[in-house]
Amino acid sequence: MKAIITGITGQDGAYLAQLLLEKGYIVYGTYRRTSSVNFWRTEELGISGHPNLHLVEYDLTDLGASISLISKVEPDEIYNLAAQSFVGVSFDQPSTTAQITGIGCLNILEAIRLVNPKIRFYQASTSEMFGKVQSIPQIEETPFYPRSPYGVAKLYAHWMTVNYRESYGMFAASGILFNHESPLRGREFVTRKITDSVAKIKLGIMDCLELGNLDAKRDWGYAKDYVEGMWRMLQVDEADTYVLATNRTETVRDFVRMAFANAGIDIRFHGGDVNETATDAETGKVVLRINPKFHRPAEVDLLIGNPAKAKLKLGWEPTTTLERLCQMMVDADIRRNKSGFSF
Ligand code: NDP
Ligand code: GDR
Repeated sequence: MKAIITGITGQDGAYLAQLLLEKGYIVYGTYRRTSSVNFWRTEELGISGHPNLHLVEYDLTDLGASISLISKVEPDEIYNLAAQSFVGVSFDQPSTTAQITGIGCLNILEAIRLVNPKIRFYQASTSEMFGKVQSIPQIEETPFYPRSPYGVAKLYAHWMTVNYRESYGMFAASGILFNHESPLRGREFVTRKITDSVAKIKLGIMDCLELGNLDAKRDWGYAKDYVEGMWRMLQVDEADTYVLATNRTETVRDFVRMAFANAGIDIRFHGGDVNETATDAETGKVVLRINPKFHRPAEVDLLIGNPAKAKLKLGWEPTTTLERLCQMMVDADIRRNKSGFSF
């Protein structure tokens, strides 16, 4: 089997490549041209240089490049993971986000239709499409109400995926994945920002962590579990839409407490809103304060997904608790910070 993964330099791209290589696939991982491309994730997983992993330069905003990539590789499966994936940045760069995250998906669907409509396609859709949630927990039928340019762009890509499935009979699956994290998560996302900062505070490299909204609730799972679900979505008889989630939600504040505890630091929260702080219970030092620059123009307050359909149809279930995930991330960041690692 041959698969293309767009976004091999990202968290999910690296884990999915590892999974497919273990299954004996030949993997074409795409990255975009920059002055210095960074493959630290595939290196950390020990798959850089694997004989069945081919790295291909590609930008998904280019339809011609999409047609040419698919014509050359002749894949059985394509996983579209590339995106401008940071919600916060999408408010500052809405057009770029629409081009990459929305139209990028259309370019691949159109290229598949033109080159070989039998190729199986996976679109990385997101719980951000539920935004201002219309029911709790969220399932495949919950109405969408995106709250950011990123959410809107992903919703466009999701409906295009469904539309190509229904219009052309293409095998186009959409995975509505809730937040999933790991030691390979980018440091701009809140969980990794927290675990990396906690590690630095523990080691005396940093004094205080600055965050935005501590009340936001998220359904956080482990990325390695979720890439397994992506693969399963392309192995069934018919393409469909599936929610992958853990059915548990916690606040950002809860995750902060958990991460400090995992590093052996007991903290106390004080005050509220923009004046909220947390101190080290032993030393009294302020280790967390609010910086309003991390607040978003519109927030997604609460996400919690029910993955019952994925369990029934794909036999998929999350295997990793939030406690275990947080411990894994804190341990990795303490180890990395000790050795001077900086990604
Ligand atoms: P990352 O941000 O870690 O990775 C995104 C990837 O997209 C990177 O490899 C990035 O390359 C690449 N990319 C960005 N712009 C372009 C472009 N113009 N052309 C080609 N490649 C590009 O995201 P994750 O791995 O966390 O997520 C994977 C996908 O799943 C994304 O589409 C995301 O929106 C979606 N998703 C993620 C969830 C999560 O919780 N992680 C939940 C639901 C959906 P570069 O390294 O050069 O920036
Ligand atoms: P999210 O993830 O927006 O859910 O999108 P992120 O980790 O960025 O934010 C989660 C929540 O934490 C709050 N928050 C902060 N967030 C960041 N990044 N930095 C901070 O300092 C901070 N303080 C508080 C946010 O306001 C938010 O409520 C992720 C991405 O991976 C998307 O690509 C994916 O589609 C969704 O998850 C599901």
